[in-house]
Amino acid sequence: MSEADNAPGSAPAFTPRVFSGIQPSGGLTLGNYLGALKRFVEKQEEGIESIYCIVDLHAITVWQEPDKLRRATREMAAGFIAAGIDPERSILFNQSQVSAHAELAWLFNCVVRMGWLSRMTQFKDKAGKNRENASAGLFVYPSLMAADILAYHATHVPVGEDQKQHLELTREIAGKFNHDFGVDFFPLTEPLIEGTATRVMSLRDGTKKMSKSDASDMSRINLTDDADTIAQKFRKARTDPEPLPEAVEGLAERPEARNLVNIYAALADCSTADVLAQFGGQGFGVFKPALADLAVEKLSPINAEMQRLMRDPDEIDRILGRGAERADAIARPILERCYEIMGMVRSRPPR
Ligand code: AQP
Repeated sequence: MSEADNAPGSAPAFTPRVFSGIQPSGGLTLGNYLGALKRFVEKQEEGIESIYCIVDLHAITVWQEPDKLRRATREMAAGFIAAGIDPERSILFNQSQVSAHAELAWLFNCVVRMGWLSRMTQFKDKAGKNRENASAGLFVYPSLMAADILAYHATHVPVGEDQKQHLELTREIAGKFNHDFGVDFFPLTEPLIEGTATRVMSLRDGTKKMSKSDASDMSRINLTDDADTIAQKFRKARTDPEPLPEAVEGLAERPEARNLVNIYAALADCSTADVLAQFGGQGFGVFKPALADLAVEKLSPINAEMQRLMRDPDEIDRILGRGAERADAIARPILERCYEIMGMVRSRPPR
């Protein structure tokens, strides 16, 4: 009964439903793959209803060249499918095709407090020193993210570590809405931040997140990189001169080494300790080529499938359009109920 607005005090029962999104603000990185995509596929395989969204409205909070945005959106859809998202079993679409996201975001802009938004570290990081010149959209980004999730009454959101603060804000918005209107209408969504690669770091700086919009292409592995490029990027990845430690504690003060070991563990589906049991005591001259081989083995089939899918952009658009229709069928009634709860007259005949 996920669409019910329970009376306050009664125990709300929300059907388990997963939602998550990725911005088409560039190509998919290994960070997006390990921190998000790979785990989206796991959720799908667990049989939980899953909704995955290419969040183009989020991407335009910073400047996007229209042609590049269109291409990145299709490429990302190809990446989702190539990584294992089945658009029949899961719902896959781009955000701007379901207007409930933008509408609910406006309602949430009137619920969220300026002080809450001001605390968001992602805004501070992305706006940098030139805050006056940042788009207003970048500031209210978390309202839109809350709308993405709550328009589906999603109960679980698999994300990387960097999104934890936004998920907490989503819970605060849901809680304030429920409290202000005396309902238990929105669930308090749980973030799912799991695995050894919840924060994949830059290959050039182990203290910075690997990011698709980093100026240096050498800082990241792109899912579209060929085998030689992957090998070269790992070979040139910044490390220290020490051999790998035998125990996990030995990685504590070594961010670059820790990052590469975590990436290996996530790709091999094993623990950091397992990786060190195999490579502890060995230098990067041995470990980096082994890591490159593993990455090529796991990523090459995805890359090849993405390229195949990208040869038929009409088919990708058809998949996204169909996904948007299915998403709209869930989100629209939730949004309508939300308008009613807030006191809006809704008398237009249904389209
Ligand atoms: N380095 C990362 N390690 C683990 N998870 C990551 N994610 C992103 N980078 C890493 C996860 O991928 C999902 C989609 O993220 P996003 O594209 O919506 O935005 P982002 O987190 O801001 O990613 P980028 O690559 O840094 O994009 P830009 O450069 O455009 O800002 C999220 O679940 C995120 O946690």
